[in-house]
Amino acid sequence: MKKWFQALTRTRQVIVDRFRALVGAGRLDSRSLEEFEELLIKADVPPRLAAQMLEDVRRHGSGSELSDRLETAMMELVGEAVRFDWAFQETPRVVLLIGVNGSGKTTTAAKLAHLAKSRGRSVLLAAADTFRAAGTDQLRIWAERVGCECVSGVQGSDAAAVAFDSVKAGLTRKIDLVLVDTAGRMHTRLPLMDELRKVHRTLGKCLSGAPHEVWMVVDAALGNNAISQVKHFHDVIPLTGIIVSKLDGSSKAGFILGLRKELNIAIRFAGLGESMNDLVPFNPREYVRALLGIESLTGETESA
Ligand SMILES: Nc1nc2c(ncn2[C@@H]2O[C@H](COP(=O)(O)OP(=O)(O)OP(=O)(O)O)[C@@H](O)[C@H]2O)c(=O)[nH]1
Ligand SMILES: [Mg+2]
Repeated sequence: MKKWFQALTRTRQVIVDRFRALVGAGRLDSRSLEEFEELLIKADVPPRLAAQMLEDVRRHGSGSELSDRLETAMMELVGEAVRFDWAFQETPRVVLLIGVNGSGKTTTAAKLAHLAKSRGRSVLLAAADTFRAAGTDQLRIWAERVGCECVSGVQGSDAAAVAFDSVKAGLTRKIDLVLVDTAGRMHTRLPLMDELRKVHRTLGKCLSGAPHEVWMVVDAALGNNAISQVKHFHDVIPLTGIIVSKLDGSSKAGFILGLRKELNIAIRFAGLGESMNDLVPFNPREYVRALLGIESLTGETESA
């Protein structure tokens, strides 16, 4: 809970702390409610939900049960957690990580490798970002830190070839999990999207059923803009999950509600910081509670 609470501080400051100030000042007139609605929208809470929340406050006031009502409304949008099953039997399991530039793919690959190791699974990182030499170096350094193997190619080489080699290595070395990191790309760069298709296809040629997962890493700082990016990528390669990174730095974490409402793609993990330990399974209830700062709304103290 503590981690989620800390990570969502910036978004909570936008929504709850301002709301508390309004309530504390005894100002719950229509102007202050409008102001609250604006705050919700600023935090990228979907406008319809924001309007519904406002109506709720208007009707029932901001009594102690308000937080429960808001929590229920938000939980309905976010839905249940879809956990990744680390106890998979068939190996290697191949996960392809994709996303736009700088979204956090490489860091997330390393964090996932660390999680896998902590669950007793062997893991291999594949540096299929052959675009920049620094991309490969970054993953190699992470692999050393995590204590796992890394397969890479030279700069400018075929990303699909690296992907192929990594699965081959996974098969011969009997590795449980192969995590394929790719170069960042905008969906508008068609040749780069074709490259991604090729990487995807090649993985399947090397091992039937691979990649078993395609996870898009999205930067929470983008807020609602991330939703359209996910749609575009999903059109090119069907996603089996989303990882929301950098929740800790975002003041627009309300976008997750809209993302879940518009797209039926599970959010698997969330990045709550830069270190290896800062990737956690996405927990809808902790997210909603941290977002609302329920304790704050009801005047109770924040608990760990
Ligand atoms: N605060 C915070 N920073 C993060 C998180 N995840 C990644 N970062 C930072 O975001 C920056 C970009 O991360 P990368 O992993 O290099 O992103 P990328 O998607 O691989 O970038 P490209 O390969 O250039 O497309 C780095 O400075 C990371 O430390 C997170 O959950 N929280
Ligand atoms: Mg990268």
